[in-house]
Amino acid sequence: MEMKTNTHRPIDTAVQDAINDQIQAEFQSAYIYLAMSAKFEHMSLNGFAHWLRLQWQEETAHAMKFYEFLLQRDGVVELKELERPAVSFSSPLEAFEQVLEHEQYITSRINNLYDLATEKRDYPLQNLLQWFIDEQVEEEDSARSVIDSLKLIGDAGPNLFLLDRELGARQPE
Ligand code: OFO
Repeated sequence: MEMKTNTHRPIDTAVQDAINDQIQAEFQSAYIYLAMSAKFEHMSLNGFAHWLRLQWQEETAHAMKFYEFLLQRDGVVELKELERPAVSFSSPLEAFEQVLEHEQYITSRINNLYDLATEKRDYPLQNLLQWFIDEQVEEEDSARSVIDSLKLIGDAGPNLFLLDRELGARQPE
């Protein structure tokens, strides 16, 4: 009797390319947040700097999740060039508005990747992306909550010092 097997097919090239692009996007996010962190250190807002440095670590971990996934699927990892991060802000509020905008851009990329995984019937990738979809809800929410606090307290003064202390207490995940 002939046995029917249902193994995973080799990874589709369009999916592989899209994952490699996403590895680049996650490392690029890490690079942007590290540059922002350095700028906050210069502004003597070490809590903001700490928060962004942890974000740099998280983004690196995101890139590595895609990297490991591609290798597990017997795909080819192709690391791409990173752009010089164009970090320019004149206040903490402006910086965190940029963080939120960047995360919204990453969310749209994850959604597009999910559409591709669905179109190509790549079930393992759909599964991995479920984690990223939830993560993006958190990422946008945490940027938004810093923006809300900054709007309440303003961009300077003793309350900014307190918020800086609060952000400085962020723990790695
Ligand atoms: Fe990787 O979530 Fe932010 O960019």
